[in-house]
Amino acid sequence: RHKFWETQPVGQFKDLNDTSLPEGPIEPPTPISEVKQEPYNLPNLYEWVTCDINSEDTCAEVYNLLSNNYVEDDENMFRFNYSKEFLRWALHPPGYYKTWHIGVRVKSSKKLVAFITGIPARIRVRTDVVSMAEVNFLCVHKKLRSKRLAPVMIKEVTRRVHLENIWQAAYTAGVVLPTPITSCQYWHRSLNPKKLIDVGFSRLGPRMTMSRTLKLFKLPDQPATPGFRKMELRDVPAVTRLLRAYLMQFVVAPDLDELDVEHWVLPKDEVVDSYVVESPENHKITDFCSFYTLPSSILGHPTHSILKAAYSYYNVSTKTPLLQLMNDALIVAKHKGFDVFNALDLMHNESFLKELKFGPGDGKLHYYLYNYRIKHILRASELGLVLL
Ligand code: MYA
Ligand code: JJ1
Repeated sequence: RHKFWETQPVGQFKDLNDTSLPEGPIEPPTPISEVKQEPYNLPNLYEWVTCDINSEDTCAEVYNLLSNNYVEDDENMFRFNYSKEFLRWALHPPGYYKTWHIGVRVKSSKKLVAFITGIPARIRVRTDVVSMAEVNFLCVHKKLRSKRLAPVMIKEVTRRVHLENIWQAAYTAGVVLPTPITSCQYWHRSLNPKKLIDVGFSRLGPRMTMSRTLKLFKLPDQPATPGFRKMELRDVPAVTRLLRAYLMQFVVAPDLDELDVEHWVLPKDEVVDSYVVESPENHKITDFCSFYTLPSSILGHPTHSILKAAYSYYNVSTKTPLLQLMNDALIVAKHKGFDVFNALDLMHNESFLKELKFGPGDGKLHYYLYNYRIKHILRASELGLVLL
């Protein structure tokens, strides 16, 4: 069934009911001197390259590869269109390794035809904080599919991660592989229902007219929460404290310090938006919410080419009800011109999805760990990790 994945240190389907297997690393680390020193072999026409995303030209090549060949929905109507600025942000967190940004080129033409990346992260699993790689942006050009290039790319990123003495990884996929630690459902909140219906992202509900639909999804002009404002650099310590305390309750979550929060949460135009609630009385930060910008190309539509989507990221409420905080997030997202606000059913998101008129999508997102066994599959609400 899974000729490649059966050979890898990941939870296997046949072991799902075996409660005797311990939680934790599946294989022990080996001395770095025993890690293969040369890259894996590629088919002869291709060569490995390390991609410097800071180079405008390389970044444009990666952007073009992904915008034409990356993830689509099941009916091939939409394709993720990560921006160059987003890719730079996603690949340059504190402590990143440039050797983990891996491309494959055609030797003769130098055309970039495949890509995979890792970034370092500390991920807590129950009480165990583990150094991991987060692997993302695996992409093989459409014309080179089904040639078993993906397993070679995964082995090569694994090798380069091992060379940094890191032995575990976290990743997500829309497809089921051996074996998910949990599976999340995508939910969608219409902000611009007319466009969503025009492009086939959503449909007019039964017994609904366009004008009833517009009214149903209408939002106030301004956030309701006093003290709701854009996050600033000076908020990093308070946001880090809020986030660290909040993430403690989940079984799997990132272990973030102030440097991580500055990188991952501080607002960046057209990439990530974050808002705090500053108490008007004592100026303490009591809550915050955030979302990232990930547009999708609309494939083959005569008038619309881009769907502007916001994705719920990390949200913490200690005073403002989460429902109200997220309604304010919807209001500012609408104000910024997003067409839809997407969220997964992880963390505490289930508490607001239905009430705020999100509807379930047709996509799922499965979460995986490499070389780390979890004894029981988690509920989505036990997961505190959002990958981009
Ligand atoms: S998820 C996003 C993945 N990208 C896309 O979906 C974009 C569009 N699709 C493509 O570009 C290709 O279809 C890809 C596969 C490249 C996905 N994750 O080369 P093949 C297995 C893992 O003939 P292709 C993301 O970026 C498949 O089950 N494995 O297939 C996270 C089969 O193995 P097996 C996948 O279609 C990535 C084998 O590949 C995925 O030409 C995390 C077939 O290879 C997938 N999404 O190319 C990667 N899709 O026979 C793992 C298919 O066993 C990281 N396959 O079933 C693991 C941790 C590594 C670091 C460890 C450090 C310690
Ligand atoms: O966006 C997604 N689905 C949309 C569009 C469906 C188009 C036809 N297939 C969807 N729309 C319905 C919205 C509606 C709004 C009003 C309320 C009711 C609902 O369902 C899906 C997620 O649902 N997206 C995808 O399929 C994209 C791929 C997801 C897997 C991503 C893997 C990424 C891995 C990265 O590491």
